[in-house]
Amino acid sequence: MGATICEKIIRSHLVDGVYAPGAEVDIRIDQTLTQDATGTMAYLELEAMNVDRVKTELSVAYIDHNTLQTGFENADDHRFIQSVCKKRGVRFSRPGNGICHQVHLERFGVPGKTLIGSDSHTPTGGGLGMLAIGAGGLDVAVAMGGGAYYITVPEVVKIELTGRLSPFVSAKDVILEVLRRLSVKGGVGKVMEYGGEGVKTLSVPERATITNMGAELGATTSVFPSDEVTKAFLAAQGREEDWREIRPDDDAEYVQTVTIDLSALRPLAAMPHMPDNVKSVSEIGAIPVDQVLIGSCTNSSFADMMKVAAILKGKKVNPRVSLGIAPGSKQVLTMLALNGALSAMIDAGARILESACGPCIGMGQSPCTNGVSLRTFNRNFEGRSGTPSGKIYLVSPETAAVSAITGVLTDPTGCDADIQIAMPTHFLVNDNMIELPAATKEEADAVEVCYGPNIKPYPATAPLADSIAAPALLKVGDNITTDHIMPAGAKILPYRSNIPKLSEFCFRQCDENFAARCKEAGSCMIIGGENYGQGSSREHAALVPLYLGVKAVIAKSFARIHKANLVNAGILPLTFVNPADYDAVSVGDELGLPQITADLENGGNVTLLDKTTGATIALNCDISERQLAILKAGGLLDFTKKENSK
Ligand code: MIC
Ligand code: SF4
Repeated sequence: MGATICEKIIRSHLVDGVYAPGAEVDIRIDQTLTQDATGTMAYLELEAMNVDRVKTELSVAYIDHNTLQTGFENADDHRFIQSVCKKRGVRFSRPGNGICHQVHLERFGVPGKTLIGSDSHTPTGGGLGMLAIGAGGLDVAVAMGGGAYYITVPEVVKIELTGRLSPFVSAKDVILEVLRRLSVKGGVGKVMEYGGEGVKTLSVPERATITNMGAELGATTSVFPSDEVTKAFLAAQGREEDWREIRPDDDAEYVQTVTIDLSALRPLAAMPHMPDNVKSVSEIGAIPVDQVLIGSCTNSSFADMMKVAAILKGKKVNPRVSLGIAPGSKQVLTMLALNGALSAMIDAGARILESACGPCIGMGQSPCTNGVSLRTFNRNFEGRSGTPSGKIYLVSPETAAVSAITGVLTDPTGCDADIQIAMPTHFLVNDNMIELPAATKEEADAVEVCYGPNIKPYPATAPLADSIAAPALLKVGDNITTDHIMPAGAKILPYRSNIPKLSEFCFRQCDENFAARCKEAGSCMIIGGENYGQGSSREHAALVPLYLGVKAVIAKSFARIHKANLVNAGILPLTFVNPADYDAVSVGDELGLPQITADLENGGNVTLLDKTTGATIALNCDISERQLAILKAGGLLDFTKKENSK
């Protein structure tokens, strides 16, 4: 049987383990990326591991999330990251240089390489034929230190693309269609591999839009072949030497094939409040729109922006709409400024925003009360925009731009603008916002790491106890996101390096008093439904519960990155053997795991005692031996420190 792209890349990076779906293997990591909202913690962890110089081929730290700087906190964190990078061998992409995934695609991604990033949209690199995976900050820090990355060998799904997109239907509509069919849990444990004749018709940035939002499927990652189109893109970035062909064997086998006829697709939108709540734009109808935002790591490439400029040229933004546009990188913004596209946007009435995540992570531009906001972003979780009653629709740049003019949600296919944008043969390359690390040991030794007053220590950890007794303090439903567990936004993000302060906001949307009740109880457990912890890779959604004394999360099922983050933080991820038992546990019940260590050592069948009802409930802890050792050590940081000192 022939190999898939995923199998080829994993096999060529295998450090240990056997390639068999479901088995844990460790793979060598060639590249890492971090962003600032998860990066401060990741570099604190790297510092705690005493790594002199990173051991990857390339590591880059991006500043793109916390750029609002409403106080000293973010600027201090940026200095901290900058100083660690200089000292430890990491390239530093300064604020203003752009969104991590867009810049990494332009300047650093290499087909066939492995990349892990402390951001769930790291799979953007799959558009270039990389195996690019989102991970917790601690996993990224370990990889920077030269440690392997452990993954469960995924099942590989083929998405067969046929035909060609019609004008005004775009790559965003492709991934929205995949989400419509497979749902936000459809990709868990899987890699989505794109193939078929339709692939040739898509540019690298279009492929990257699709792999980027593949994160919303819960997939480990998504990947395209690396072909002549990839070669032309890299050549236009002045990096042709980075190209190599990557494609599956002709007889590669997949667990499932999903066929999408690109010619048959229509403009789609994900309705509030989930990325898989997808309908066609025409079916939803002409709802009045208050705000339109164009940008984010999903849709802010040069071609996306050029299409938007072509639609806006000579037109006026509807008076009821506030239109914000954030080009994805300095490269894109400069090219738009030089070719006049930027003035077409400004002239039409757009508000030009910094090349950063901005409103996508609730950093400004919250819509009005009950406001309808069309966004080219990838997540529309309730409250993420900063306005609890906001109604966020995820759409393509074409749908967004046309609707900004009409003032109502509009299918763009009737628009007469000329949006045939040719891929540039040369992008404007200027890496002057990427700072190189110290070149010599003397230079590195001279760098002092700058700690601001907002940087607080890693929460206290403890080795796994033989038995645990604690109340169930919270019970939540299905598809709980890490935005529920640890919200972001302008008011909260400044505290990403201050876990005690951050803890005040934990689960606030579900229960305002959760943090206070945890502190009072000392220790507790959380009960969750299906797909608990989907969305962002933020390890804060595990570190804050650790700080608050959460000993275990008992759920129907977990999202991949969050489950790994729980283990890394030393918190037990347990699942109900019989999902109906979820109904048997109530908030306030006194729970016990009377022989937890023994249960885990004997294969992971765990007994839960509900002392309040007297019921005994069967649980499962599906973790590897290495993860058990991590839990016993009190989390990955303690485990790694111990290993390093051997
Ligand atoms: C997001 O889109 O939710 C983020 C902000 O980029 C996160 C990372 C974070 O929480 O810092 C992600 O996707 O991993
Ligand atoms: Fe930034 Fe939004 Fe992309 Fe996350 S999804 S990396 S917040 S642009």
